[in-house]
This record gives sequence, C-alpha cells and structure tokens, in this order.
Amino acid sequence: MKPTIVLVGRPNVGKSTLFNRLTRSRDALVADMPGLTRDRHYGHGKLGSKAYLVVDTGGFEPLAKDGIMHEMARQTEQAVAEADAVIFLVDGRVGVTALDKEIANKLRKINRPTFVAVNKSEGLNRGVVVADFHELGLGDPVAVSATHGEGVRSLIEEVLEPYAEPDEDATEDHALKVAIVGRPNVGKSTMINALLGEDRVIAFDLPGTTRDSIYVDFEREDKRYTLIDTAGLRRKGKVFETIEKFSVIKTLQSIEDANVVILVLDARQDISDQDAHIAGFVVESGRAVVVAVNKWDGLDAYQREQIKGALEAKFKFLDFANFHYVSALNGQGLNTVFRSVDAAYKAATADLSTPRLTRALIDAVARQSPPRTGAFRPKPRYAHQGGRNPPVIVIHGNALDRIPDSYTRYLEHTFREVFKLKGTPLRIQYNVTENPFAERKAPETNRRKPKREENATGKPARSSAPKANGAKPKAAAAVKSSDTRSPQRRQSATAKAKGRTSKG
Ligand SMILES: Nc1nc2c(ncn2[C@@H]2O[C@H](COP(=O)(O)OP(=O)(O)OP(=O)(O)O)[C@@H](O)[C@H]2O)c(=O)[nH]1
Ligand SMILES: [Mg+2]
Repeated sequence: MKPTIVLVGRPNVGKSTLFNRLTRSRDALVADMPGLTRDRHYGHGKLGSKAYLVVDTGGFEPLAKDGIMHEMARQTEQAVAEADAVIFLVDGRVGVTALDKEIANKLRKINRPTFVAVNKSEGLNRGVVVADFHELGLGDPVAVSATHGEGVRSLIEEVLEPYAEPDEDATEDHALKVAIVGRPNVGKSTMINALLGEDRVIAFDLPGTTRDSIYVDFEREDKRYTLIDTAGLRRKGKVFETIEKFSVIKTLQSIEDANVVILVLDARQDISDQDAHIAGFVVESGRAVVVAVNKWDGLDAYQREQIKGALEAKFKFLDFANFHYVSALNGQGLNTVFRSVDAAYKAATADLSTPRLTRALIDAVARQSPPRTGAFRPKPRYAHQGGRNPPVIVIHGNALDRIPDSYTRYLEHTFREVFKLKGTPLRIQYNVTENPFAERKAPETNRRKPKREENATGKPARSSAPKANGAKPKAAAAVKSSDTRSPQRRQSATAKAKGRTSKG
C-alpha cells in the first residue's frame, strides 16, 4: 500500500507550498477532465518508482478556537494518527515558537514517524538554521525550501526509506479487491451489511492499529471478493457491525489498494464537494469504478429524473462508468452493481492486441482525420497497448503532438466502443519519436514551445504537453509495447509523455 505522508505545522509555514511541490508532477494526468474538481488537501506524489499520498492539514479546521492557538485540530490529529509518516514543517526565518512546541508535544504523544523540516531556509546556513529546532525533541531537523525545492528530495527519500520499491512481479490475488467508498451517511454501512448478510463470509481480518484497513473475504454468486473496509467494520460475535466513521486517508488508501471501487452516492442529498473530491480521487488513481446511487427506494418518477440529470451533469468526468440506482436497505440492485464490478475489472485488465488497435485507429482516422494545424497534418499510423489497469493506448505516427484534445477524445471514444471498455479509465499517449525529418519541414515559427514544469526535486520535469518535433522525446519513447511496469510507473511515464484520463 502507498505510504501516506501528512504535513503539519502552524499557519503560514509553507505546508501548501510544499504540498504543491510534492504533488505537482501528477497534476497533468487528470487536469483536462471536464467537471473534475480536485481537493487541494490530498494528492498523489512520486519519487523515483516510489509512490505516496500526501495530506496537507492546513485549513482543515481553524486552529484558533477561544483564542487558543495551540489546539491541534481534531481532523489533524486523526490524519496524524492514520499517517505512515509526518512532516512537521517549521519556519526557519522565525525560529521556534510556542505553537511549534505545542504541536511537537502532541506529535510526540501520537508517536508516528516524524520528520522536522525547517522551511524557508534558502540562502541561509543549513547548520545554523536547524540548530534551534533540536529542542523540539523530534530528531534531527532538516533544512528545506518549499518554494525553491532545496532539500525536499532528500527529505522525501528519508521519509520513504522504510518503504520498498513496488514489486513489479507481484502476482494478482485470486479474489477481486473491492473498496466501497463515499462520504458519511450515504449508506456504505448498510450496503456492507446487506452484502455480508446475504453472502458467505470466508475470512475477516481484524485491524491491528487505527491505520490498518479491514479486509473481508466473501463469496457472491460463486465468485470471491475481498471487501476493503472504509466505514469502520467490527465483528460483534457472529454479526458485523459498521460504525460510520469517516476517514479520508483510509478512503484514499483503500482506493489505491482496490481493483475496483464502488463509489456510493446518496440520491436524497445534493452532490457535495466531498462526493466530488472522492470521485476525483478515484479518477486520479486510475482505478476501475462503478457508481451506486443509493436510497433510490421511495422516490417518485419525477424525482428520479431530476436526480439522474443532476448526477450526469456533475459527474461528466465519470461517464465511462456504469451508474446503478440501488437501495442498500432493501438489497435492491446490488447484483447489477457486482456484475458491473466484474465487467469493469475485465475492461481495466483487458489485453488489446496491436492489430486490432491499429485497425480501430485506422478506421477512426478514415472516418475523420485529425485537423491540420499550420503546416502540419497529424498522421496516426499504428497503436499498441502500453499498459493495463488502467489501459494505456500508445499511438505512433507523425506530428501527433499537434492533435487537439477534442480529437483525442474522439479516439478514446472509438477505442471504448470497439473494445467495450466500460468502467475503466483509459489513457491515450502519443509517441512522438517518429518522423525524424519533421524539424526540416517544420517552419520554426509554428513550433509550440514545450511547457516546463518542476517536480519534487526542484529540477524542471518533462511537461505533460507533447514535445515539439525538435525536442528530444525521451519520455514518450520510454513506453514500450511490452509494458510490465507497475501501474505507478506506467502512470508516471504517462504523465511525462502525453497522458490523460479518458472520459469516453
Ligand atoms: N522564502 C520562502 N517562503 C516560503 C517558502 N515556502 C512557503 N513560503 C511562503 O510562506 C507563505 C505561506 O505559505 P503557505 O504554503 O501558504 O503556508 P501554509 O503552511 O500552507 O499556511 P496555512 O495553510 O495557512 O496553515 C507564502 O507566502 C509562501 O510563499 C520557502 O521555502 N521560502
Ligand atoms: Mg495552506
């Protein structure tokens, strides 16, 4: 499971600045999906092949209550308790404050691996700037600069040190791992109870600590599944009891760990920002997803029409997923949900053969060719599969960096139709290594400048934007036909080359 790093510190020390730096390289993946709003408190990050989740606790709750500035917010405490590692950010230009000491005391009690990072240290002597902060009693502080990126890479390397590189040859479990996620009171507990009540429960994993998720193996219509709990499941004698205890971090971790996510929404409540953020996170993770709109019982035809319309508008970026209208209370619709779960996983892990992909591509281009831009007429020539779960389709040809987003969506739509890819995100990537003579043909003025972007190390990273023909397309070329890398690495390659999550 991906480790979760939680950023804490008093206001204005630079938590958000550091958060942005740690998550920036991943933003490009889903940036252009219509309707997607993203929560700027939770994000994906990556260092080399190690992926992690980051939480910015700034702004969770106002720190000042009754004028007492030294009260750590409840949500922050929960996040710290569920963290794999905590980065405690302090301000090197201000020095140790009373609030820093209070936070340090709390952190020592909660006792998670903690790293003191002395921010805003650019241009200052590292040894001098950290000296004061030893008194916090949380180990050796390190000097960083969130705005300039200095010291950030080695800090994250140290934080991630105990975590192994992802095992690329890890064999898939037999049972399909399903996470049921949604904000509090949408009916997750009722749904879990309905499932575990009617199905055969094979094994139940008790959590070791607050941070552990619960895994329940069960059998449904002769198929094995593992439910990853986010709602707070307890075994009470022979029955299960669910406590709707909402934890964002557990939600994020179970999404990461699942094969398929069931996103539960409440038909009786307006879609909230929290719903949208959780949905956004599912899309960002690249997981296959099924949407279950719960509490569908007892609504009249007019209400149902209204709700469906509102959902479609709000969740345009999820239109590749099946939506089911269910009642967890009556157990209605759960069968169809699980049929979609199976189908979504099948789609996510489908093998797409090069000849069929290429034929689909050529047919699509014959029906409608990409628009000419300036002196260029992009010419897609062939396609191959660059990854699974989610499927990545790599397209080769000439001047592909000139293809507009609308045409990419058209291609995505075509591939979805041909290969029946329902329920899984789909990523299209252009390989721009071909056409070595493009530079000579291309008039200099027409060339798009590659955008620059910085990653966690502070060095410029490859932009998500396709390279101009003259630029060395190293990242795109790295995607090979037999892509056996982990999803994380594939996603990284996708981010570096031209990648986006499809919306069908
Ligand atoms: N000089 C310098 N300024 C920084 C650095 N990191 C952040 N800042 C500045 O410090 C101010 C606060 O940064 P934020 O990232 O918003 O701080 P925060 O911890 O998220 O604040 P809250 O969310 O309010 O708790 C901003 O003006 C930043 O530009 C740094 O490394 N060096
Ligand atoms: Mg902030």
